[in-house]
Amino acid sequence: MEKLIITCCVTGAEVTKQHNPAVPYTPEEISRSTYEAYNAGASIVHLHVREDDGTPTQDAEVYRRNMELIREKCPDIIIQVSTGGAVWMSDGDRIQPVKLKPEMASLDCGTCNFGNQIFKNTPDTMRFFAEEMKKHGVKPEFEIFERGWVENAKWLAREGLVDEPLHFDFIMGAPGTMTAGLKDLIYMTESIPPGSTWTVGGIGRYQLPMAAAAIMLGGHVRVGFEDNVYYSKDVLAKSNAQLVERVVRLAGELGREIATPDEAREILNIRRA
Ligand code: KMH
Ligand code: ZN
Repeated sequence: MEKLIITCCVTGAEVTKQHNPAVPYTPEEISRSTYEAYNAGASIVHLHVREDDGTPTQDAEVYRRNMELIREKCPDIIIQVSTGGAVWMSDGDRIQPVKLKPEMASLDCGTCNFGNQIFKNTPDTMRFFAEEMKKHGVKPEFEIFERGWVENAKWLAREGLVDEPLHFDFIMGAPGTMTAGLKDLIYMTESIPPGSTWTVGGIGRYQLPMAAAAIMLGGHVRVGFEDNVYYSKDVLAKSNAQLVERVVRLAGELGREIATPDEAREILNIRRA
C-alpha cells in the first residue's frame, strides 16, 4: 500500500474553546497547533481561520497571516485552505483564500442539512469555485457528505473544470448526512473514478474507527478538532497532535508508513508551489 497521508483539520468553523479549551483561534495558536500536528506526522493542514475572538472568517488577510506563520514553522507542509467556511458566508467570502494560491483547497460538492442550518453549494457555486481553483493552480479536495455528491465532482471533471486524478474526502457521521459504518465507507470508495485518491474524516466518535478503516483499506486519514474534540468517550483531546499521534501509532501497528509532505505531493499529483 502507498504511504499514509494524514490531514489535520486543526480548528474548523464550528467548534469553540467552550467545546475544548485547546481549540486554536489566533494565528499564533493555529500555527503552533499545526506545528505540533506536523511534528506528529501530519503532511496536510486543512485550514480555517478565525478572528482573535474565535469568530470564523474567510478574510484573505487573516488567511495570509496564518499561512505565513505556518510556513515559518512547517516549511514543507501542504496548506489546504477551506472554501466551506461557515454556513452563513457568501460564495464571495468563501473563495477569498484561493486567491493566495495555496497548494490545495476544499471544494464542497453538494448541499445538506448542517446542524439546524443548511450548508449550501449549488452547481453554480461549485463551478465558480472549481474555475477559481484552476485559475490559481490550486488542487481541489472534494468534500463529500453524501454519496450523490461524488457525481457532482465527476461532472466538474467531465466539464474540464478540474484535472484528474481527483482527490476525495469523505466526511462521515455528521448529523443529518451519511452514516459512518464500514459498509458506508466501502460503498464510497467504490463510487469514485479509478485512479482517484481518498481520505476520510469521521465526525465525533466516528473519527477513530474511520481512521482505522482507512489505514486498512489503503485510503488516507483526516483527524483534528474541526471534526472531533474528544480523545475517547468523555475525555477531551489535549491537542490536535494527540489525535495525529494515535493515527501514526495505529498505522505503525498495521504496517502503513507515514507520508512526508513531499511524498503526499507525489501521491496526490501536486507540484510544489
Ligand atoms: N464549516 C462547514 C460549513 C470545508 O471546509 O470545506 C464546511 C466545512 C467544509 O468545513
Ligand atoms: Zn473544513
